Amino acid sequence: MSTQLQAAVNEQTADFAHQIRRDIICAIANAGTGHPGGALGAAEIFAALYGSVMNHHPDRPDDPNRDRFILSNGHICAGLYSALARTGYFPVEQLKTFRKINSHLQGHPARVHLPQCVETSSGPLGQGVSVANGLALAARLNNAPSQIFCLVGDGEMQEGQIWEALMTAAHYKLSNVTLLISYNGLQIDGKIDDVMNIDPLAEKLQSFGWSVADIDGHDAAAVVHTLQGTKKSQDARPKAVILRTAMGKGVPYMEHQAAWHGGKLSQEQAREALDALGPAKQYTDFLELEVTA
Ligand SMILES: Cc1ncc(C[n+]2csc(CCOP(=O)(O)OP(=O)(O)O)c2C)c(N)n1
Repeated sequence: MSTQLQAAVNEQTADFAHQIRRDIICAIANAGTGHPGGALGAAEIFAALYGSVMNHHPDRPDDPNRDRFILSNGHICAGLYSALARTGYFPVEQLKTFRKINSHLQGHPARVHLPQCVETSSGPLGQGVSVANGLALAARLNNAPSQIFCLVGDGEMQEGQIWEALMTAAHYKLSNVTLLISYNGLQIDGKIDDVMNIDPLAEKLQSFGWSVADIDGHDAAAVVHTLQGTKKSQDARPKAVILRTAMGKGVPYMEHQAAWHGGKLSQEQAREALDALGPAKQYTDFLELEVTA
């Protein structure tokens, strides 16, 4: 990719992340409740994956060669739904139905509702890496070039099943798996360090047989560059990327506050958040008008 094109991709990723943040606020305010903190922190990850890194086609979900994404920390699905809508998997209008009765956009992703773009239902933490391993083995058996990306939270890394799956991926040399860890230092009950320390995370992952990168999760260019790199890498090991993120990124009253892991969002709070984020840049931002108390 030329330097000029790469710069355009990086800028587009940053703009996409900005819109994802605006959509998260609108969707959660419309619903009255949700999980804004982790979702806002993962906006660059969703933007990079769906905007440029992944080989995916909304009009051809059955393509056996496409890449796959598993949102293991399903509670932050407001961000995923925005990325899916903005790339054409369903109408953006549907974001207004987030968490409503009979909506396809439930508070945790349900494959039964979105079979064209949700690989597996999630919500119970700790299961995503195991699913990613299964998809990676299947791709290998089918000689498919698919790359499997799996996002987890840092609090989620406390789940035992994750570590079994880490061993499995290394044992079977699943080089087509990339694990993305949104490391914001917080979880539902407070600081990771106070609840159950997961560090030294990079060293633990390396000792389990994974290659590890550790980057700023809000530097769109770094996120794109690193994920492009894991796709192209000839390393036989599975790849882990620790992304340093901020809970509530972009909304000052939410940033670094575990209380914003999940909860209610009033109309006033939503307006304040949208003002702080700044106006839409890339997409039509009609959702703003739909915010209700
Ligand atoms: C197996 C399981 N245990 C507990 C929960 C409840 N729970 C939901 S989110 C969460 C905290 C996760 O922390 P983290 O992954 O850091 O997410 P963040 O707060 O950063 O969004 C917990 C304990 C769950 N969903 N699944």
